[in-house]
Parts: sequence; C-alpha cells; structure tokens
Amino acid sequence: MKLSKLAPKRLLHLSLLATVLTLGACDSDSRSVSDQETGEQPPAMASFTVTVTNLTNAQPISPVAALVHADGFNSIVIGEGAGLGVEMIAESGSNEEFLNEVNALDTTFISNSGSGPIGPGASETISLDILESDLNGAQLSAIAMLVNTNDAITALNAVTIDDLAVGQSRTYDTIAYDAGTEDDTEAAGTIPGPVDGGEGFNPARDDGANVVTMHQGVVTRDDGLVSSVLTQAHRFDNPVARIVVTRL
Ligand SMILES: [Ca+2]
Ligand SMILES: [Ca+2]
Repeated sequence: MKLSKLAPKRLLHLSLLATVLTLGACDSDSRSVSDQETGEQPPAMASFTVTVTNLTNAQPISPVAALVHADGFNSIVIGEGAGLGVEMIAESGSNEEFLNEVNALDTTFISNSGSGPIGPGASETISLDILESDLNGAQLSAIAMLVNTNDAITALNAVTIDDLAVGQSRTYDTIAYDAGTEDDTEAAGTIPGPVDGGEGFNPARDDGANVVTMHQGVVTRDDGLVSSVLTQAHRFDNPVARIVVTRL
C-alpha cells in the first residue's frame, strides 16, 4: 500500500530530474557556443582558506607554511627523522627551505606562507586555490614553529579536503611536536623567539634520537631549571593551535 502511495511522488521526482538533466544539457550546449565565441575558458578552481589561531599564552607561531597535495605526502612522521626543511622551520621559524622542498614535488598542487608570525590569541588566514580537476584525493598540511622553544612545531598533517562542500568548514586542534633536531636546553642564545633572540637553524642534530615525537613541554626556570631563559608564561598545553579549513 505504501509503495503505491509513494509511486506518484517518485514519478514526479524522476520527471523533475529529467527536467534538470535537460536544462543541464542546454546549459552545456550554450557554454560550448560561448567558448567558441570568446575563446578558452579559465579552468575551474577549488578554493580553500586556512585560518590558524594561536592558542598559547606566550609562544608566537612562526609564519605558517601550508600546502594542498596528493595522498602520500607527510611533512612529519612521528618516530622518523625530520627533513631539512622541517628542521629549519623548527629551529629558526623560516619556512623558505620547506616550501622549496614541497614545491619541487609532483604531489604538491599549491603552497603558500603566512605573512608573518601569529601572536598568542591572534589569527591569520591563508588562501590555497587548486584546479578542480586535482581535487579528488587532495589533502592539506600546515606547519609552523613555536618560536620561544628550541625546536617545537605544530602541524596539521595530510587531512582530507576533497569531501568539503562549498561553504563548509572543518576545525582541527593541533598539538606540539618536538622536531628532534635540537636539544631542548632552553639556554640563553639557543632560542630564536623574542624571549631570547638566540640562534636559529644549526645543522647539528644533537637531540638524542633525532626523530619527531610529541613535545614533552618546556621546563622553565620557574620549574627549577636555572639555565632556562623561559618562565612559566612560556609553558603550553595541547592543543597549541586551532586550524579551520574552509572551502569557498
Ligand atoms: Ca628538541
Ligand atoms: Ca639542528
């Protein structure tokens, strides 16, 4: 009984669908005529924004490097050694080498950098546009340094974006990692952020196992580490950043 009652609705639905398909066909035909008149149309694009908010108390975040890429790329892998570009971000906050590296990869569709450091409580939005034809399987990654540390980074690692509808956003809270490329002495002269103005990148890898791990946190002079230039203000809990990815 119920099926027979629903049948007219289904027919109406099919009828509407046919109408839409017909209209779609007409639209396609008119567009091809337009193409002939005006020349080549610009390729369809999929546009995204990445808004990064610093959730820490006193850890400015270095200019964020963000990219859209195919499956298979990871800026960091827990338990594995950091690449040179990640080491430079983690120790100096400069993402230039990292962006050069990813731009040389066939798997990278687009990359971009934030315009400057993001202070505690502040946000910055970065735009990333890719060809719509590259959208299937596309992923997004972002990475930056907590600059009042030896080599702490936060990262968003290869999240899926091809299922985002236009206008839809997805929010991620990211944690702190130790790049494993510099010993966490917190000593004067070793931290590039404003608390110290010390050394940035150093090619030495003096952090024990030389692998990326979750960050253990900082041990400040308020905790009894008298040689530390950090105070309790520079401590951080996870998450350290909120990243909102939106498809425009
Ligand atoms: Ca370290
Ligand atoms: Ca190093």
